[in-house]
Formats: sequence, C-alpha cells, structure tokens
Amino acid sequence: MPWFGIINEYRNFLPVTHETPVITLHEGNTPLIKAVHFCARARLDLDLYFKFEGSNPTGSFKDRGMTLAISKAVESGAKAVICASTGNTSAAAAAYAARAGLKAIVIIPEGKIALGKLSQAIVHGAHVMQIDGNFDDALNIVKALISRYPITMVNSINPFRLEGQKTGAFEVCDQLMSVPRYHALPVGNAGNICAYWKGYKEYHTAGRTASVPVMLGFQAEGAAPIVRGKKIEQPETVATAIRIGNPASWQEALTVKEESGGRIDMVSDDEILSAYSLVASSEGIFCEPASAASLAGVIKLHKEGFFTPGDAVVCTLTGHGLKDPDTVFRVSKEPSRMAADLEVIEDVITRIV
Ligand code: AN7
Repeated sequence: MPWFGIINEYRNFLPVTHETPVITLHEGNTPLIKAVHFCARARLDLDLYFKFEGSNPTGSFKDRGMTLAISKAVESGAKAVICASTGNTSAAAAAYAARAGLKAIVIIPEGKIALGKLSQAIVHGAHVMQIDGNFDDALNIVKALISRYPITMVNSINPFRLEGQKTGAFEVCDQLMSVPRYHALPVGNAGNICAYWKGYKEYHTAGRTASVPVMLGFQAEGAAPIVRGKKIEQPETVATAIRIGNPASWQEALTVKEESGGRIDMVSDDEILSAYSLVASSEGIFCEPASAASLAGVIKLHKEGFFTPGDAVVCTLTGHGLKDPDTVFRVSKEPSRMAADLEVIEDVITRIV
C-alpha cells in the first residue's frame, strides 16, 4: 500500500474531518529496526528495537506533529505560524509552512542549534530570529506574542502537535504486532513521551492491543529539571535538542511516569555520546546526540538491574545524525591524511585486512 502520511493512515484516531486540508510530506512509516550487534556490544540482555525517526522528511519526529498542526492552522484560516525551538521544531515548521503556503517565524537560541537544523529553517524560507538567550527564553517570548498577533503557535503546547506525534506509538504496535514491555525516549519539553503514552492508551482502548508499555524518559544531566525537581536556569548539554530547563509538559510527564509505572531519569553527556557512537558503528544507524539519550538511559538502567532478561524494549531515535555532523568529531578523530601514492595506501590496507 502506498503511504500518504500519518493523517491519511490514522485519520480515525485524529481530530480531522474530510474537510480538513491535509498538508503532508508523507511523514511517518519510519522503520522499527531490531538490534543485531548493539546488545552484545553494550552488554544488554534485551530484545531491543530502534524506532528511527530520522527517516522522516525533515529528519525528525517533529514531522508527525507538524503535519497535523499545520493542516489545522490552514483549516482555521491562519496566515502565519510561529515557534520557539532547539532546532528540529523550527526545521519541521519551516518545511510544512512552505508546503502550505504559510509564513513561518522561528525564534531560536543563538549558537546553540545544530547547523543542519538552522540550514533547514533558512532554506525553507522561515523568518529566523536568533536570540541572546536559551530555548526557555524563546518560548516565553513566543507565548507573549501569540496573545497579541494573529499567529498560530506550533510548539507542542499546540495540542495538535501531540495528537500527530502519538502515531509513533501506533506504528510501533503495528510493526511489532504486539506491545513492547518498555518504551524509552529522550525528554526535552516532554511532549513526545506524553504523545506516545496517549497513543499507546488509545490503541489499547480501541482493542488493537492487549497491553500498554512502561514508559522511560531520559533527560541530560545538565538539563534535567524533571529529575531534579526544579527549573534549570542555565541548561547545558551536548544534546542541544534537549537543552531545556523548564519543560512545557513537565506535569504531564510526571503523570505518564505514574500511570505507566515508569521512570524519568538522567544520563551524562559522556553516556549519551558513547551510546551515539555505538549505535552508529554497530548498527549503521546515525541518530543525533539527543536521540541517543534513550539508549544511554536503557544501558544505565540495565546496569542497575532494572530489566528482566529478554524484555522487549523500543527506543525512539528522535532525529537524524546528519543534522549535527560536527558532534562526530567530539567522539572520533578526523581521517588521517596521506600522499596520493598507491604504496603508502597499500601499506595501510595490509594492516586492515
Ligand atoms: C531530536 O525542536 O524541543 O521531550 O524545539 O529535537 O517532546 O521536547 C526538540 C526536542 C528529543 C525532545 N529529540 O522531545 C525543538 C525541541 C530530539 C528533539 C527531543 C527533541 P520533547
């Protein structure tokens, strides 16, 4: 069956009618990939799967939410959309707004968003403003603006965003043909963990599945307000996508943790980078640093004896590594340089094979 995006595929579960214009780049239908080498390399005794959201049209899970948020904005007659972003939301907003013929305005923390994401917002024609402040400052500015101007906010406070993102959970169930025991995600604004939980619950209520998973969310140690129980004024982490000190869905994430019997924990930048390079080198999957927080978290909990051997665990890898290629050189050396000389090269080859 050809795939026409998540609204077309899951419309019975989404707040749309046949009058809603569908603005889509055919997002969703991302691969659920079984780990083959990662578990041995990370010493995990698990049945582990990667939901690779880097396969979406703009390279992150944000496309699932943006197709719905932008479609509903067009339906309501909006002419412009706005968001604060650590990068991926702005990339998706810019792309879907271009597709819809809407103006997009994005406010981002200067110097703290990965170059790939900034390039996307620019090339898709968004009005980009870099502020001398962090994501939380940007979000506060956006909240103040929308009460005064006829602009639709497409941050995850917009409920259509999470409605779209919940389709990630539907796909996991459809692809696995069952429900994993655990589902792990990185946590920034904590929207996506709430979206997945909503999706799992709705599929269960609709009789499509027999259970719901335990939800596991992971923040970066330098940006872990939920774990620490207080706002972080100056969040810091290599995983710039989740460099957030005051998450919009903070309380909702705590509810997900309680309802599912799960955990919100934190991982260090070293743990994130080590999981990031391990999944790339052992499985051929290149995700961005924030995405690897889910893997790093599973490794951490496994060490603590949290899992039962053989447990089915799905990790959402939220964004593509190509968005932030610079980070590779924090964990790997630049390739060595040598003369364009067959003998010199052969000398190296004989040491490899
Ligand atoms: C790759 O783009 O907040 O917990 O402004 O880009 O739902 O916020 C991005 C978040 C995880 C965290 N992984 O998801 C933004 C933004 C990646 C991300 C998250 C983000 P939420």
